[in-house]
Order: sequence, then C-alpha cells, then structure tokens
Amino acid sequence: MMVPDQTLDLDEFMQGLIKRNPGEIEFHQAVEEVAANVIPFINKHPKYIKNRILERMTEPDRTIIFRVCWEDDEGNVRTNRGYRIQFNNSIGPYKGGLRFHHSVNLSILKFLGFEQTFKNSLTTLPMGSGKGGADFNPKGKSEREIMRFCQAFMTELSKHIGENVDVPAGDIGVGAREISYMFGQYKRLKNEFTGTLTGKALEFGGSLIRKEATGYGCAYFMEEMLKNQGDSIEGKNCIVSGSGNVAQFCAQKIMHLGGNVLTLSDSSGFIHDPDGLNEEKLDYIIDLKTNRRGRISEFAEKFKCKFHKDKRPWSIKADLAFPCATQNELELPDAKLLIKNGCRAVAEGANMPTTKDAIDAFHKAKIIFSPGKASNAGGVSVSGLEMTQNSIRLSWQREELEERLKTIMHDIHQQCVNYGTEKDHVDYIKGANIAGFVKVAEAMVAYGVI
Ligand code: NDP
Ligand code: 2IT
Repeated sequence: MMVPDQTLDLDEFMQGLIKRNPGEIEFHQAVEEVAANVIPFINKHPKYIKNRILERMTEPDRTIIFRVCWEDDEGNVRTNRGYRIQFNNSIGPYKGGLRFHHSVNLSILKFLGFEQTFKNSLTTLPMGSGKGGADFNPKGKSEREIMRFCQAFMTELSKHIGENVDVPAGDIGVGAREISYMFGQYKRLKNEFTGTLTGKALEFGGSLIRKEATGYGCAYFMEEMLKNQGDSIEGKNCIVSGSGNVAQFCAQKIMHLGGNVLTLSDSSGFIHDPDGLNEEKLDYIIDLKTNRRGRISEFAEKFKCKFHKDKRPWSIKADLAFPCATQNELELPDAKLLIKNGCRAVAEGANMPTTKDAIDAFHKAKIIFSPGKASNAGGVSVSGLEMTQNSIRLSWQREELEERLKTIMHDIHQQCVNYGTEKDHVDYIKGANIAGFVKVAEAMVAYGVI
C-alpha cells in the first residue's frame, strides 16, 4: 500500500499534545520550543515522519508516581508525592536529576525530562533521559527529617532504578547531603555497591569536578560563544541569578576567566555588589547557601551592599547574563531591560529560565542566546564521567576531568554551530534542538517499532 506524502504541522502537533497532556503548561512550553525547530527539519526527512519520531519522543517511556510517607521530629506522619519519569532510553540508561521543591508537579518534571533527552544527546556520552523528585519542601526541615524523607523516597524509587537502568542525580533541593542519604538507603536495600546515583561524595564513588561542572560548563559555553565572535569574558560585567550549586560555580568560573560578577539571587530577592565578587565573598556564599541554608540578604549585611527584596537581578546594567535559578525567571520585561542596558549575550545555567517571548526579544535584538540544554549540559556530562569511573572502578584526576568537561562543552558548541548557523548569526536554540534530536531519532528509527 502507498503511504501518502505527509508533513507535520506545528499548530496541529501542539494541539494534539495539549489535548493529551491537559494543563501541563511547562511541558507544552518546552515541547513547543523544540517542535518549532525540529518540525521543519523533520519535514525534509520522511523517515522521521513515517516512524512518528516526534510523537514518540514527546511521550515518556513510563511515568512512576508514588506515595512517600515519613515521620517529622514531632512524630507526625507526613505524606508527599514522589515521581520518576523515565523519558527515553534510546541512547543509554535513563539519566537525570531529582528535584525536591514544593512546586514540583507532573508538568514540571515532564518538561525537565523532555529537555534532558536533547541535552544528554548533545553531551556526546551514552545517556538516555529521565527526571524525578517530590513536592517535599526541604526548607526549615531538620537534618533528621531530611534523612528520613530521603530514605522513604528511595525505598520506593529503588525498585525502578539501577546502574544500567536509570541513574538519578541532584537538582534543585537535592545536593551532596541528599544524594548521600539516598545512596546509603539504596545500598542497604539492594545489598550492592554500584554507581546507581551520581553526585556522590568522593569517598564513595563520586567524581571530582561534578559539584562544579554545571556552573563551570555554563561559563565555558559563554566563552565559546564569545570566542566565535572574536571576544571573551575577560573584563565583562556579569549578572548571575540564583545562589545554589549552579550559580555558585558559574560565578567562580566567570571570575577565573576575568569577568566581574555583580549579582546573585534567591527566592527572596537579589544582592547587587558593584565591586564584584571575589573568592572570599564566594566562600561566604557557598557556606551560607550550601552548609547553613541561609538567605542571600545575609550577604548584603555582611559585605555592606544592596539587597533588593522580592526582585530579580535583570535591571542591573551588565554585558552578560547567566540565569541560574529556576524556570521562567526571565520574562519579557526583564529581557527588554537587559537589551536596553546593552547586554550582549545570555547563557542559561538553569533549565528553561527564559520565557518564549523573552527569547523572541533577544533574537530580534541579535543578542547571543544559548538554551540550558546546551549551556548547562556540563553537569550531566560529568555525571556521565562519574558513571564511567564507577564502571571501571577508577577515579580520574581533577585536571583530566576538567579537560574532558571543556572538550565536551566545545563539542556541544560545535554541534550548535553545525545545525544552527544562519546568514549572519548562530541560532543556538535551533542548533541544539536539531543536533540533540538527530542522534536519538536515528537510534529510534534503527530499533523499528518498539
Ligand atoms: P539549588 O537548589 O542548589 O539552587 C537553586 C537556586 O535557585 C537557589 O538560589 C534558590 O533560592 C533559587 N530558586 C529555586 N526556586 C526558585 C524560585 N521558584 N524562584 C526564585 N528562586 C528560586 O539548585 P541548582 O543550582 O542545582 O539548580 C538551579 C537550576 O539549574 C535549576 O533550573 C536546575 O534544574 C538547573 N540545573 C542543575 C544542574 C545540577 O547539576 N545541579 C544541572 C543542570 C541544570 P532559595 O535558596 O531561596 O530556594
Ligand atoms: O538538569 C540536569 O541536567 C541535572 N539536574 C543533572 C542531571 C544529572 O544526571 O547529573
């Protein structure tokens, strides 16, 4: 039988997706950004249409939702909802972070899992995609409560993961402390010592540079984009948002590369330090946010600079911007302010921090812009290298790992250039989406209908 010529239409495709996933607005947003680039490409490659690759890629392999019961310090029974979305394992085991934040829901985890498919493909390493977490709010919880929650969460999650099946890691609200509690529980339940989680401490299978990798990678990616234009971070004023894992080490690498970091933020506001950060100030931030779990306003008191309550940092005049906190934290009015103040380039450290209309404004103003799936891929890349080290039961040196991270960020940049070069600029979103798509799509076509 003849198969009629077909083409995909973006509006029709999105209508179907929205109908199948009602109310999941972050998931719709992430898919639309990819589909807008990938559909014109697919329409030139009938095999991707015939095999319904985009329809299949937007449907997770499976979604696991479970109850997590634990006891707080007063002996009250508490209940949260846990999730693991195993999105796509065409090019390797499911791989992606766990997020503990009160805002966590199915839509947010599906957007993150979907983005992870393209990001992990870009890393050049053999990793599929997944994401998980819980609507548990770690703020204000005692150390023992965090431990009991992590153990209860892992008691269920352990049934679904494994070093060759699905390898979770950290994300918002999940750092070395939580990974340690979860790894301990996994080891106890399974009676095995394997690399089933990444982001572990160095004493039990963790990798050097993993902690720094997302932030360092983001700064390296910005450096690559500027180099492509004959420029560099050296001497540039930079705005960084967030003050967690990604923001801290993005700020540190910007400083190493000669840039000046003027801002950091958290969910209560931002600090503006016109003199710029230095290593002493950054050490204070790392201790404040990672060890003491304090508020960014304490930095302003300590170093006598300004704290802007409930505001985001995008009104500050600077050359470069690095959104490193959370999704949709940079909206159209923020983009307009950045453009008006002469900002030249934006590299996303967070996942989908920029809204669609803000991205459109950057494109119109010819601002260089990289999507998180390219510029924050350093974190999962070093997670991949942690998996390799666990498999061969060896640990690589810091210099070797940093060199590998740099090479991977360079390769990701090159893939974006290969697929995203337009007449007079590189469209990094298009480049990342198409390059990320091709590797996974080719594997799916090769497998046939599964
Ligand atoms: P952390 O939990 O270490 O830090 C998160 C930071 O973002 C904190 O400063 C937090 O403020 C702020 N934040 C969180 N939610 C909000 C919100 N709703 N509004 C304003 N500020 C908020 O997380 P990470 O640094 O690990 O993650 C930051 C981003 O980077 C996320 O988008 C994550 O998905 C992404 N990412 C992380 C990777 C990793 O390896 N960790 C890898 C790739 C991407 P507060 O302290 O007040 O909560
Ligand atoms: O969004 C991400 O890439 C992460 N949170 C890191 C995932 C990982 O497996 O290291």
